[in-house]
Amino acid sequence: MKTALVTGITGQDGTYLAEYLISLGYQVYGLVRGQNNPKLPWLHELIPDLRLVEGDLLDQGSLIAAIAKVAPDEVYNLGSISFVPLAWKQPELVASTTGLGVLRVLEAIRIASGNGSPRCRFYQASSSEMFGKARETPQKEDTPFYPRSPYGVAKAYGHYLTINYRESYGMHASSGILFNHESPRRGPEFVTRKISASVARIKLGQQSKLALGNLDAQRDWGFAGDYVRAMHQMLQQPEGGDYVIGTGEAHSVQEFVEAAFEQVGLDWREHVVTDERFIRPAEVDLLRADPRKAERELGWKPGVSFRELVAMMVDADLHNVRENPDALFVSTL
Ligand code: NAP
Ligand code: G4F
Repeated sequence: MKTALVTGITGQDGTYLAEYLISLGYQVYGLVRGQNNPKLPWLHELIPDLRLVEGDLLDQGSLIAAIAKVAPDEVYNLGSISFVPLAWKQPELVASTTGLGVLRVLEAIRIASGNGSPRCRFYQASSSEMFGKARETPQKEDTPFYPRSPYGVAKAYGHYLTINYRESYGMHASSGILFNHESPRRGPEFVTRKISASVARIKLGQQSKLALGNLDAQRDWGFAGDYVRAMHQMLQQPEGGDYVIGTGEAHSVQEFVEAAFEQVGLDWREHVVTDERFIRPAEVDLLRADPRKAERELGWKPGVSFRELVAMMVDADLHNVRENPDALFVSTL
């Protein structure tokens, strides 16, 4: 039986990945931080077979201890501060968590292996945000990076460090350059979930307006449950590598809005207002993946279309609001 350690276990991708690995027969440990992480009861209920180990990406010693305790065959580093606007407000925290956190995990793996080449395989959650002000469209593995936020810069650091540990220490280390992926488990601060939650509340009479920023930005949105399969597949290859994961289709925020309101039979123009607070200091205008390498080498393809994703998220939030009207928090970030 293989053992995996997943950082970012309480996040969207961490839960889907843990469920997937457990379904493949893995023993899965999730790294949790804090003395009383509020998401733990939810996590226990969602994935009863998950084991937990304490650790924080900001604390090297805790990562060394976690790796020593778990002795994983595979480490998936999904932990990060992942909300782009926060990166302008707390750039140093983002640099340390999202950037230096990668170094700390890699060092913990290297230290655990003594002087030899680490046996443990490593996955880094790289991001299409690294393409930023994209030099070409669609973006592929060798498209030059032009990050537009401190978050994108931190991800580029982690990306290059992963390549460097592969080349310096012979590590099986891979980066998935993942384009935006969403689900009913997406945090409410991200635009898709903000829209799906608001549409549900508007439909059920609990909210009247939805305030958004730039409606023209375009993203390549896929379903998170599909994307975690690619992460695992990367670590099963003979050698580590970098892979772009996306659908190959881009849609604007406005298209997402239109589809979401259509799903409940409402006209978005009657409810959506734009609000300067949600405009970013520097925007990423257009991200669209060229995922042909992943398809060719990993046999990976997305399974959920844009329309299916919108419907899945809106339907899930309608259910959430009906079941528990007070549980949804619509972010003001
Ligand atoms: P998410 O839902 O925001 O989850 C982030 C996770 O990081 C949470 O489990 C959080 O744990 C953990 N974390 C934050 N600070 C930490 C620290 N100091 N030590 C340990 N853990 C810490 O993110 P996601 O959407 O699942 O994304 C997973 C990864 O992929 C992230 O690295 C993200 O940057 C990257 N990515 C995401 C996308 C996307 O579209 N979703 C695309 C490309 C790349 P707490 O509960 O303790 O806060
Ligand atoms: O949903 P978003 O906040 O995601 P963003 O910035 O693309 O980042 C996500 O995807 C990255 C991969 O490319 C990940 F690395 C990252 O961790 C995260 O998961 O914003 C999407 C777009 C932006 O252009 C933003 O300006 O939506 C636009 N937008 C318009 N109004 C808004 C809003 N975004 C948010 N969060 N809230 C708004 O009200």
